[in-house]
Amino acid sequence: MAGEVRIGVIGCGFFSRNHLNSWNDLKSEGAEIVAVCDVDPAKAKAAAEAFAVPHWYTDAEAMFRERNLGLVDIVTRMDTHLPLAEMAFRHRVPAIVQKPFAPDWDTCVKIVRGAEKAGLFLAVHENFRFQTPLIRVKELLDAGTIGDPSWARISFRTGYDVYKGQPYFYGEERFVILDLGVHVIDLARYFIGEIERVSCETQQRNPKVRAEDTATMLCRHASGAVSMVECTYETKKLPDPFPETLLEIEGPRGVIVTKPGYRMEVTVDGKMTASEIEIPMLHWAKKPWHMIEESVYKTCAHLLAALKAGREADTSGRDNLKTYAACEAAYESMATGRAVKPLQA
Ligand code: NAD
Ligand code: 89Y
Repeated sequence: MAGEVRIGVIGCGFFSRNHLNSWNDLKSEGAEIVAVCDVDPAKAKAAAEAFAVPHWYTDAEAMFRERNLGLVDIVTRMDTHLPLAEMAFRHRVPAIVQKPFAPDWDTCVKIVRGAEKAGLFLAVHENFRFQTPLIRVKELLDAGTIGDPSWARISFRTGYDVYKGQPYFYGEERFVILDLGVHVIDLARYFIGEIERVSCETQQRNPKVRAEDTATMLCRHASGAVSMVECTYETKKLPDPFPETLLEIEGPRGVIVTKPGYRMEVTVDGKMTASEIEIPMLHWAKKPWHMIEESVYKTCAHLLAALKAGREADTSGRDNLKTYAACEAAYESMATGRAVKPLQA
């Protein structure tokens, strides 16, 4: 029903157009953006005009006070997630925060505890699980096509100029594990199950960034499976597969492989089948981002449906703590040279 969930979007920067387009496309599912907010008035006003949003704000507190929101979508960077989520909970508004959840573990736990105390819905916008090719991988695994996974490589390697759209990457104190590691580690958990220990080596290969731009992580899963989980912004390989996550998952009956150009090869009982995965092109999408953009739409659709049904989202705050804990373990492993068990909340 139109207008069933009154949404306020906070943060009108680089990535927000994907959220604003998605919520507008979800009108028939009850989503209605009633206000946008950015501390930069030019960005807030421009977003309101471009997406036909009736109200814009530079002060989130005023938006909460005046707009009777049913959901806030926080699309700011991680350093602002705690104060904005706490503001939402004070106003009794369910919240979504973009990844990475927060700058450190204690802050993530604080946000989750705040939602629990208020009895409110909290989700992290973790969208890689909702990418069309990776949905297909999950369907194959759930159908038992290759049997229980025993080994995997999950890899996001690119040299695409991400700094152009996201120049704040240069100054991050903890960079690629919190930016991309959260996605690929989340996929490792999603496909193979919970992670028991992590070993990690990081590198800073681009002299212009402050922190690690490459991470190579080795995970032992509770099932006994092992995964290599990698991410870098510094590969010079052409063709550049950005923004594809490439993976191989091996099981007792066969192997699932995703290849550049949205191709998939599935070997089962000695027979390999290759296929091309069609990525829907949304009316507002632009290549090469279209696959990510479509996953944002699917993530928003999932989160809206969960909120309306009164159930926890698949990427709830509680669920994302497990992903974040494995990322913290990766940093600790790098610092200590040891395999590290992820923290538990
Ligand atoms: P950005 O810096 O371009 O935009 C953030 C905006 O938030 C800015 O316009 C800033 O003025 C505004 N802002 C900051 N504090 C505010 C406050 N208190 N109230 C209102 N507005 C405030 O950043 P971005 O690239 O759009 O990234 C935003 C988030 O999205 C980050 O957490 C990033 O990691 C994430 N992101 C996710 C994906 C994905 O695929 N899931 C891709 C890119 C970015
Ligand atoms: O920041 C990254 C993310 O989360 O997904 C894609 C991205 O924007 C650039 O690699």
